[in-house]
Amino acid sequence: MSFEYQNIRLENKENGLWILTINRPEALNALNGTLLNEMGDALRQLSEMDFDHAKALVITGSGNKAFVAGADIKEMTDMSSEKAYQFAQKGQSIFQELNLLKIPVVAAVNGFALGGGCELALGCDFIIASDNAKFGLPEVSLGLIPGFGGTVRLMQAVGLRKAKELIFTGDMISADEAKRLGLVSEVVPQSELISTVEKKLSTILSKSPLAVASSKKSILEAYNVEIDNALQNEAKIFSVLFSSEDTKEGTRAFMEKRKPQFKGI
Ligand code: DAK
Repeated sequence: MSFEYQNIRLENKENGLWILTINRPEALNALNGTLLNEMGDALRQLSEMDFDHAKALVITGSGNKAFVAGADIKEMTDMSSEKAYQFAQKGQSIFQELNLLKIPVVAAVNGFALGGGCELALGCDFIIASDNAKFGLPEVSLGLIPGFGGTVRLMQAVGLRKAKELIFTGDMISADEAKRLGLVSEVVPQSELISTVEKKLSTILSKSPLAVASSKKSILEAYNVEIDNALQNEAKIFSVLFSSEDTKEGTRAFMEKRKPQFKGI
C-alpha cells in the first residue's frame, strides 16, 4: 500500500513498516510549503491507523546526496513577517503530528541534514546516518534562526555549549562527529542504511507495541512540559527576524550564489 503525493512518497514496506521519503532531489529535498502540507497529511494518515497497520515509520531523503538541505530558501526569500509566522505554524504542526505518532519514528539520514532537515531528524525518536551525512544548523548564515525546534532540540541532544557553538557558527559536522556528540545512534555505509534501520526496528517491533508506545508517551510528556513554551518563543523570534534587512540579504545572497553583506539591521 502507498500514498501518492507530489513531493513525498509514503510506502508500506511490509508488516506495518512505513517509509516516508522526501522527494525533491533537484533542490536537495528542501522543505517547501506544499511539501510540509503533504507531510502533515501523511503523518495524520499514519496517526489514524491501528498497530496492525502502522508499527513504525522511517523518514529518509530521495537520492544519495541529501536527507533534507533545510527549508526552501527560495520560498523564504522576501517572505513577510506574517507569512513567516504562518510558515512557522505549518512547520510546527508537522512536528506536532510527529509527536502524536505512537509508533517509533527513525530518521535515516542519507546526506545533508541542514537547517529544517536537521530539525526534522531531531524531531524523530532517534537517528541512524550514512557515513556521508552532514549535520548543521546554518540559519545564521542566512540571517535566520532555526525555527522548527532546533534551538531547543539540539541543545537537549548535545548540551548547551556545543549547541551554541554549532548554531552561532552554522558549521556542519560529519556523521562520525554527530555520533560522538550523541546526536546519532549509528553510522553505516549508505548502501546499508535502510537495512540497518530495519534491523534496529525489528528488535523494537519484537517488543510489546503498547509498552513501546507508552514509554514513548511518558518520555515525550516529561520533555514537552518544558519544550512547548520554548517552541512558541522560538517561532515568535523567528518571525520577527523576517522584517530585518539581514534576513532579506541572507536568503537573496544564497539564491544569487554570492556572499551576504550583513549590516545587523
Ligand atoms: N532551499 C532551496 N534550494 C536549495 C536548498 C534550500 N535549502 N539547498 C539546496 N538547494 C538547491 C540549490 O539552490 C541548487 O539548485 P540549482 O542552483 O541547481 O537550481 C540545488 O539545490 C543543488 O544545491 P547546490 O548546487 O548548492 O549543491 P552543493 O553540493 O554545491 O551544496 C549544500 C550543497 C547543501 C552545501 C548547499 O546547497 C547549501 O548550502 N544549501 C543550503 C543549506 C541551508 O542553508 N539550509 C538551511 C536553510 S534555512 C522555521 C522553520 C524552519 C526553518 C526556519 C524557520 N520556522 C518554523 C519558523 C529552517 C530554515 C532553514 O532550513
